[in-house]
Amino acid sequence: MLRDNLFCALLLIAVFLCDSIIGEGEYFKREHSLMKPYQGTGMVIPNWEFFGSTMVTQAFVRLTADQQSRIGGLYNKNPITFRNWAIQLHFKVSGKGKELFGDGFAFWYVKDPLELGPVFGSKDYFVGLGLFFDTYANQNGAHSHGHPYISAMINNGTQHYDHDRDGTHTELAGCEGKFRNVDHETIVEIRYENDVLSVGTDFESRGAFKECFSVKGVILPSNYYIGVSAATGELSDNHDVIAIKTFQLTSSSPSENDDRSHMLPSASQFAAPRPRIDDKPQSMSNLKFFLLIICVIIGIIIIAAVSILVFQRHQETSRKRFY
Ligand SMILES: [Ca+2]
Repeated sequence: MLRDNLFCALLLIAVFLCDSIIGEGEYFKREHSLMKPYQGTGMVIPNWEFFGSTMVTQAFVRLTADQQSRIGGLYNKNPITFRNWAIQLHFKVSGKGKELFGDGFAFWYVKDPLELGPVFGSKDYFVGLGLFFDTYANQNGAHSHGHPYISAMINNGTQHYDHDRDGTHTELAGCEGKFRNVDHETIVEIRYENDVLSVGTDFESRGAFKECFSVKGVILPSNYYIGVSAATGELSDNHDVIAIKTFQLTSSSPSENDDRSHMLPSASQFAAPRPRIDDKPQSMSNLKFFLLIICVIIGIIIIAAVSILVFQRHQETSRKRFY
């Protein structure tokens, strides 16, 4: 009996450890993670807060539907207290648009809990890290990349995210990624370890992450909040979050215990700046051109009709006068 109880206890401990420790030095943090089933009681997700157009279903959390002018967001209510972390974001971006769709979504690691705003649904002049999944190329001047484009920005609260330039003038690093309208789950891993920020993607369901970028010398204080937000404008897409898995990394450097509470986010390296070019006036779309032609034709017909009427009236008056 005692032996059976002991065996059960050991089994329970083993199950618990397997759940918490994923890889060596990687500890799964349930309080910073979002997994199915999402809801506790009513419209509440334990540890998470959501806002705007965000809708919680059985299979995903939809930040925006494939409809115009939607803004939605989701953030973890517990600040991340540990220095080194890895976060796996399982998401899906899909929609009816074949050539025109947007605008995209963002992952955040920021000083304050998310608030509604103009940068993919969250506020501008943020303090921390923004990782943008930009599906629509606003393109001010030629980029060297295509879209969808993933790019990171480190902000100390003074920088503006410029949609007209697709954020490329303030980007830390980035890569292209074909994550839209694919059948399988798309996953991104954001890793912050010993001041190195790296992003890896698995958009082909290979079960392994492909490096998007890795940048050294990135300072991000602890006690910041993670979140995800999305926005649609004239163009739209479904922006869905399926899971967020957060791991504490313990493979630490000797400076692990430095007090960073008074430091601001910074990076020692940025992407080469690109000069600002004033946008050319937008060329008219085919529909607008067609409508303009119709208006001109109608205008000519009205002017002609009025002229004929005036002319006839004038003729009649002259005839009357003549007789
Ligand atoms: Ca854009």
